[in-house]
Amino acid sequence: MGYRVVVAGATGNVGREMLNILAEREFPIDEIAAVASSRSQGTEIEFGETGRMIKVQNLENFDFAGWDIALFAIGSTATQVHAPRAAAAGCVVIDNSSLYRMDPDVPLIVPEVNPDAIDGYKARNIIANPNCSTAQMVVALKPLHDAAKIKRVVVATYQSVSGAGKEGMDELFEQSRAIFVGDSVEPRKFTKQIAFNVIPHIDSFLDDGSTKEEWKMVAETKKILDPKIKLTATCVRVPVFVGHSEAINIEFEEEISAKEAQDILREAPGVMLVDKRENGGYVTPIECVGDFATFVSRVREDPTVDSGLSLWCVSDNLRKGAALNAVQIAELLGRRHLKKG
Ligand code: 2RA
Repeated sequence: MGYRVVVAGATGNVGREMLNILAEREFPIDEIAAVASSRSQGTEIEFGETGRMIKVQNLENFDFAGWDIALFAIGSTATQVHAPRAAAAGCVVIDNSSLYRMDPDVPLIVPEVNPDAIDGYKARNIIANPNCSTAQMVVALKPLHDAAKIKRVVVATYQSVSGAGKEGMDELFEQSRAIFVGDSVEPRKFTKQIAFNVIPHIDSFLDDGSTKEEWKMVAETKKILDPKIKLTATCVRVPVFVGHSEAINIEFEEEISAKEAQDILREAPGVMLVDKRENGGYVTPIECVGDFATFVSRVREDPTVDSGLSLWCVSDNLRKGAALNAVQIAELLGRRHLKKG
């Protein structure tokens, strides 16, 4: 016996990956519904690579009663309307938007990091999925925090255009083509040319000069991992289609060597250590596409502090940063609270 599962936003970048990953991981499903805005109603979408086609239904009038789990990958505005409606109908919402992440009554879950926090989901019948750049980082930080207690993190991100949706991917493709054929380049989704460039700005600016993307990394890390960790981030958009990279510098309370960290990371859940200290002995974003792991490379000691490490962390932002983490939450929910069969 399996679950009745809804994917809301099924035609977007993340929604499609949710369908792919549910199929790839053979999530026990009795019935699957793909829902999206009225524009997509009636179109057909494949359930992973199963060959099974699902007709897209209209989210506006979709009845969530009788459905067990809904994976939401729609913007915050639509989530605000439909998540409470689904939750009130008895369907547990796993939400990828930022709307509920900091709500004290909504658990914010990365299953490798804070699985026990899921038990709080009953307060609202909603579970939040973190921002992509936070998810992969905390998977790498958690085992190191357990070993030597993290005091402070300084992170710079190199975030792919797929984090800005299909429009972001189209813009990188079109600008690259335009530059090759000598056409003019007009930024639309991004604030400046993204092809052959980098942009130190993701999401809106805050009063202190940081951006909301940077604030999310600070606030979400505290909620998921440890409120005592100090963190400062610079989030940058780079001309990569899929795969977010992060250069992370960590200061610890206790001693930890690079060798000890490598040994810990090699065994850590969700982490794949690729750290050969030779040409090409590290992972780049293009190599992580379609993978489940958070890759860690370039682990080395930082001699400027008493106990510090620097490392490189790469993951598929549409997977661990969004759809995979949501499906892992659904698996955890199934194991702990919604047992079937
Ligand atoms: C981005 N963090 O990369 C966003 C996606 N969730 O823009």
